[in-house]
Amino acid sequence: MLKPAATDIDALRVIEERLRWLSAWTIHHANHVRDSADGLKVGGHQASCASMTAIMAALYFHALGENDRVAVKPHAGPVLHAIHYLLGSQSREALENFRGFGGAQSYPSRTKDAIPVDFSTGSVGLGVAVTLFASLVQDYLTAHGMLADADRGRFVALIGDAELDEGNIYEALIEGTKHDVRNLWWIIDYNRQSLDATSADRMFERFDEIFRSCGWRVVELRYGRKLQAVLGEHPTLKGWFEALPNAELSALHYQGGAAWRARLDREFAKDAAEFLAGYDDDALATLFSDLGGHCMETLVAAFDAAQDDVPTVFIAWTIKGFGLPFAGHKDNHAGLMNPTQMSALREAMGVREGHEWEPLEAVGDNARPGVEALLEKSGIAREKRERAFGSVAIPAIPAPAGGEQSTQAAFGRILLDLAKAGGELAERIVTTSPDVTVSTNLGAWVNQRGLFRREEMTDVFAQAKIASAQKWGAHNQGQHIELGIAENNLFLMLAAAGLSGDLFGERLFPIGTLYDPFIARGLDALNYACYQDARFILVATPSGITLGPEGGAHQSINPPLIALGQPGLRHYEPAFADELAAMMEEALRLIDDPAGESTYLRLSTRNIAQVERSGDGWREGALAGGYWLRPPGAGAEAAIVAMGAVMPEALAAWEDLREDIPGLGLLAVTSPDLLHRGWTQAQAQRWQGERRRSHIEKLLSELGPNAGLVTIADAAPASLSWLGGVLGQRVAPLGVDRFGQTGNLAELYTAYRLDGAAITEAAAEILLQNG
Ligand SMILES: Cc1ncc(C[n+]2csc(CCOP(=O)(O)OP(=O)(O)O)c2C)c(N)n1
Ligand SMILES: [Mg+2]
Repeated sequence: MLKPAATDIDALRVIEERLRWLSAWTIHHANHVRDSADGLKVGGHQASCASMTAIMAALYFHALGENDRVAVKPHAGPVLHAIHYLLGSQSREALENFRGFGGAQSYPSRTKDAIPVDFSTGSVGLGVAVTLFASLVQDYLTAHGMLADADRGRFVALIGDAELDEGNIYEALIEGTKHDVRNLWWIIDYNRQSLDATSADRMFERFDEIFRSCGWRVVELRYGRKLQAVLGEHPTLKGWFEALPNAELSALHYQGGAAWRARLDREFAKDAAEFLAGYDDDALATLFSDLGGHCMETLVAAFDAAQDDVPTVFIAWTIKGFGLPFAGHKDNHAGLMNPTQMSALREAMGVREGHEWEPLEAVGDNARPGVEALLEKSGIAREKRERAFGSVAIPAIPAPAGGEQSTQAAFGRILLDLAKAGGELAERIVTTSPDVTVSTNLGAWVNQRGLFRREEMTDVFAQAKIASAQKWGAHNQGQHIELGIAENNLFLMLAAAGLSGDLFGERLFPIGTLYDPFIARGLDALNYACYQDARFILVATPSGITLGPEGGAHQSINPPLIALGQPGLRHYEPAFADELAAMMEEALRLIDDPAGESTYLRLSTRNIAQVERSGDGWREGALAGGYWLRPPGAGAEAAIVAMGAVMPEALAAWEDLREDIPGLGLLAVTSPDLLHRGWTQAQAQRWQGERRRSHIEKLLSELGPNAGLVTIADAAPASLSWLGGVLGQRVAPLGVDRFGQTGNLAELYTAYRLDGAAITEAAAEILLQNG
């Protein structure tokens, strides 16, 4: 690490001004200069950017090394773009098109921005926590011999103080403490303002305690050098300043020097006179604005002093909108400078009209060499890293043997077989679960592969020879990361591990398990994992009212609908073990394929008789979303369309009805998600000149034009009822649209109309309509 010479501090200050100007100008340009096609406000956050420009200048142009990765506070995105613009890795065109179609994104985006973005942010709290899991993945890779020490880095989160209200941060903090996580810097932009207001004073200093009790080093950067020195000489003034409530402090920052003077005069009367005489109004405002997060020496010294691997939180005091006319104003979050204010800022910053986009505009001849040297030697990655795919061969995954099986048990068996067989894929699988490892059938895999811990932990029960099916040694070669019960952490862990190819150049195959209903608990983290194009397999089991005696809200209803609306995540719902084996092979392949995606496998604990197959003609259809388990006769009037665990009811009903309904077919749907996507894509392509029919159109056109469909799934009926829209066939949808309850399977299937009788009634309904 190069220690900065004294002149570097000056150069960093110049860079800070450049970032403050360029971020404000980029937002201003999008709102006030660029032609508006629709007359809508474009938006952007000038105040949130100005709050962090010093922190980001010190970080990016002094502290960061080439292996370090950063999650940037979402609304400071324009500062990140400005940094890359100064480095020459962001184009003026992209900035001119900020928040426009194809332009620089509002919030940093891994997939959509042209600059290297380490983590996509936007939903506050998630970017913070994902850095912790990325650090854990780094330790995992190192322990497994996949990452050299020289390639290790630090994970930095730039955090808005109101982000600290997001509970997922503390869930991550707790998990990180359990895993002795390290190499983290969380830098809080402590401007004491959120979107709506100034922050509540009652949390003041509590954050320190929370972090300290989790073993973090807390570095508070409250004052800049000058203010620190002045307050050091005036203890009474210091006491008064420190007792100012957030709202009053912000108001004074907004009102400026005259208000500080009047206020001090009122508080201290003649005792303040001598002090006040030493400052004009501007100097007074400047003095009280010298908070730690705006003072380059303070920031640089703090970063330099935290070079070990202890996780560190920096609480950097700042002013929201620092240096802008609405600094400190409680309503400044989405505030935009008007053209007059912007011109005044331009002049104050020495930027010539017409030269607003010049990277080093207003940098004087004396300062220029220092600034250029800093830009030159910056260690941060300028180019997007090439994504590495296709590095690992995926072997064929055979179906587990057994006449009766549940898909959940088959999942456990498949992983056990992979663990025993070994090979590169098995070495690169990492499993994780929020305290449901055993109950989602991962236990046998963990017995083989062990829990991951950097420090070995003995299995006390095994040592004491107490009988247990789970023999879980924990060591640094373990391949299961056991999490506490926090589903957000599961998805953040999957996001981090699913980005390991991108972040570290080493592909992992992450498989996470949880109960299907609890997907909802971590939905936003799942959405962000997909948005970043992290690749993983999510195994959700048990699911549906098929869970029987567990009852109530343990019985998931709507996850297939969630999956239907979730980009980047493919839903598969197998009925049989051989389908599951094919899907797991496909899901593993998709992880390592540039055009791939993540996969959600919705499984069940229901033991069902496996079907006899002749050949593997079903396989392609099963992977495409559905296949005829019982093909329809030509011009058939009806078909049963079934998904997952209710397949035995569908098969039995098909046997019962096939004599009465000639040509009756049974369509096994394995992915409503894929069928729907294929359908809409084919429609779009037909208008682009490509004559193509989708898989579901082909399947359903084997029926007669007026055929009816009885759809059935242990899920919300809308998961399949839309199939009627494909060719205009009528639908009688069966499924679950009320909360579940306890009971045995027969009772529940009858009560919720998932049984043979319901299928018969539904078939009669559509056939009567036909007549
Ligand atoms: C999960 C989530 N909820 C709400 C928002 C809308 N939002 C964006 S910024 C913000 C306030 C952020 O305040 P702070 O973190 O202190 O950042 P500052 O702008 O003050 O630096 C809110 C509520 C969001 N982006 N994400
Ligand atoms: Mg804030």
